[in-house]
Amino acid sequence: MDKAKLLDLYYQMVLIRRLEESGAELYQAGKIGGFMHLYIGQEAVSTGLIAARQLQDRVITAYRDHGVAINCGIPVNQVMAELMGKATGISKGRGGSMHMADVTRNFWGGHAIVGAHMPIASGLALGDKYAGRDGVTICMFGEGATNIGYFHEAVNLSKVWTLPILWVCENNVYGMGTSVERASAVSEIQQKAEGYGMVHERVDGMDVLAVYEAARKAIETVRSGSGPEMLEIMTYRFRGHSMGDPERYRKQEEVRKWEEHDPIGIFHAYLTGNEKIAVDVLEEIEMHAKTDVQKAVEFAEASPEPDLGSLFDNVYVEEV
Ligand SMILES: Cc1ncc(C[n+]2csc(CCOP(=O)(O)OP(=O)(O)O)c2C)c(N)n1
Ligand SMILES: [Mg+2]
Repeated sequence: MDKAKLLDLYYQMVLIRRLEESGAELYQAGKIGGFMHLYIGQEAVSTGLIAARQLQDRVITAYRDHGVAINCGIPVNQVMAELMGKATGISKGRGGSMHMADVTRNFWGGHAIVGAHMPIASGLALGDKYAGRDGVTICMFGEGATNIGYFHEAVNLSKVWTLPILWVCENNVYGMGTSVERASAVSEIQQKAEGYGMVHERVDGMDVLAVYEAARKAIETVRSGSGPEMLEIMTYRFRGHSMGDPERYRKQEEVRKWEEHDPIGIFHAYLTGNEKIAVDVLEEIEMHAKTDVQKAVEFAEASPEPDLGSLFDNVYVEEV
């Protein structure tokens, strides 16, 4: 990977972090409503993964989707405006935090119901295969979602039909308040891929380049037509499940321990050590991200609410 690309990945990770810190403040101030799930701690996962896709590759995820939206190239202004429910948001203020989507960038959302997007992923991949296109569908989901019927049905069919899908489990150790050990018969989620005869790999999700490498290889194998594969990416969410989580299910010492492996800190150390990039260069990128988020807040605050007359727009797709 050349230096410009490495620095762009660093920018994306810092941008997601600043965006979400700012989002948390705006939520406390009552400027963002509904449910909001932060990606803080997990930035290396979608950043590494999506850096490895080509533009014909579709991305679909659950409700922890702000970072994924940024990595798919949605401008931070439109992400922030969507969080605030403004007409200039990427989903025109209709979707909010959990339902960002932009089909023009091959980002298929943002889905609130646990596991429900997984059969949609199988359908997207079936469409590509049927039409003879060479896109790979990248479907991200939490470890909690693997205990849901949708997971098993969608994963099974993808293998039966040799669909071009990369299944990506983000194992962040917890569901809403239940640890993986308490909710899943096997806590090593990649073992579930065995039951469907699928190639699988466990990856360090705090290392953006490890995620990138694993994803690059897996995407290319899936593209070659050999059928679906699964990655289990080991990560951790530093904040509560959603806003206002009292976090009674884990100890703060555990959170502090994981925070010592902050994916941004790890990448910073790699860039300054292995790549000999000056700290000043990274500081400049950090300032840039901070300013971009400040401008996004101004943009979103100044944007109008959706017009009441447009309430029924974009509900159905016009037949073409
Ligand atoms: C079908 C369904 N059941 C329950 C919920 C409530 N719920 C929202 S998130 C969540 C936990 C999911 O955990 P995981 O898949 O590990 O994703 P994470 O939040 O860790 O990213 C639950 C139970 C839901 N949204 N949909
Ligand atoms: Mg989880």
